[in-house]
Amino acid sequence: MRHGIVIKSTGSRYRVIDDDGNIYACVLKGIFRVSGARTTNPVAVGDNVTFDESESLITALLPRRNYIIRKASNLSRESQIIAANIDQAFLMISIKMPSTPVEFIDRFLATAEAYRVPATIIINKADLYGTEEIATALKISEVYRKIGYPVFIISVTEDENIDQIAVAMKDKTTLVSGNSGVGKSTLLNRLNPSLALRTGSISEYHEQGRHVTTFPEMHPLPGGGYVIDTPGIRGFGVIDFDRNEIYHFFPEIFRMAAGCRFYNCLHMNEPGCAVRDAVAGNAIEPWRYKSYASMMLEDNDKYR
Ligand SMILES: Nc1nc2c(ncn2[C@@H]2O[C@H](COP(=O)(O)OP(=O)(O)O)[C@@H](O)[C@H]2O)c(=O)[nH]1
Ligand SMILES: [Mg+2]
Ligand SMILES: [Zn+2]
Repeated sequence: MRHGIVIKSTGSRYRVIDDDGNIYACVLKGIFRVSGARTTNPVAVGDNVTFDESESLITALLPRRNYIIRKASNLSRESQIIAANIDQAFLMISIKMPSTPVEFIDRFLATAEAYRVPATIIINKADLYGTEEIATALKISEVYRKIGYPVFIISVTEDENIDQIAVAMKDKTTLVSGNSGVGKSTLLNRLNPSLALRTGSISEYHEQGRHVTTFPEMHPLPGGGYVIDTPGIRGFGVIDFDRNEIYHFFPEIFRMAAGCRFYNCLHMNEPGCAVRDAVAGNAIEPWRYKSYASMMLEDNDKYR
């Protein structure tokens, strides 16, 4: 029996990398299908497993540190495990071509908080920015750094600050997420040229629109560590948030909430709300509060 890490999972077929970097195609021992009835894939990318090389069988799933799931739809009982044993999540965004809405950032960060996965923001395509876009990038970077999130401003095609990303990813398992077209595949190819991932294609966009099942893939980095690419998965995970807890996942709102008059204040309409006072006084960024309020009011399905 050997130890390995699952680098690709399609629900029935798996690819496993062993401790020496050799890759094997495997299937699951029958017993898994019974025990994991509610997930489309009982074993996911990032899972530590034991496998039988001669029979191409995954024989056991080792305990997980964490995992991220998504439901196929709100009505569906089946969920897909996107990835397991993640050290950090990087959200790649752009100010133009395409521009990423801040609400998308905030929803991603709240999900990362809920999973207790440290999150980092990467603002890509800096080479395309004029004065206005640079100002926006700097503002975004200031707001999120102040809350506690690392922010990098980079250009993959101009090779600006890529070395910093490589350092931040070294020896870690990093989930890379972001809306289609921001440059995720281009970055991964730059970090590991042997990947040769397809870039600039519109197929990913169509996949998102049609909600077809796509499969995340984990790629080794030359300097140590792994990146997990999640094509076609909007945001990541998406939890059915408990409305009473959403503010726990906005760190600066949570800190301010200690000053609210009511212990169960949800910071929407309650009198004596320290959070809304802080928004009015710009101690909390108004767009962050707006994202919070919209998550309180909106249907989770929109970002699935
Ligand atoms: N100008 C510019 N274009 C970029 C940069 N990074 C990626 N692109 C381009 O953006 C397009 C989408 O990139 P891709 O990696 O496929 O995005 P993905 O959908 O996030 O994987 C491609 O045409 C890339 O060449 C960048 O830093 N600057
Ligand atoms: Mg891509
Ligand atoms: Zn309040």
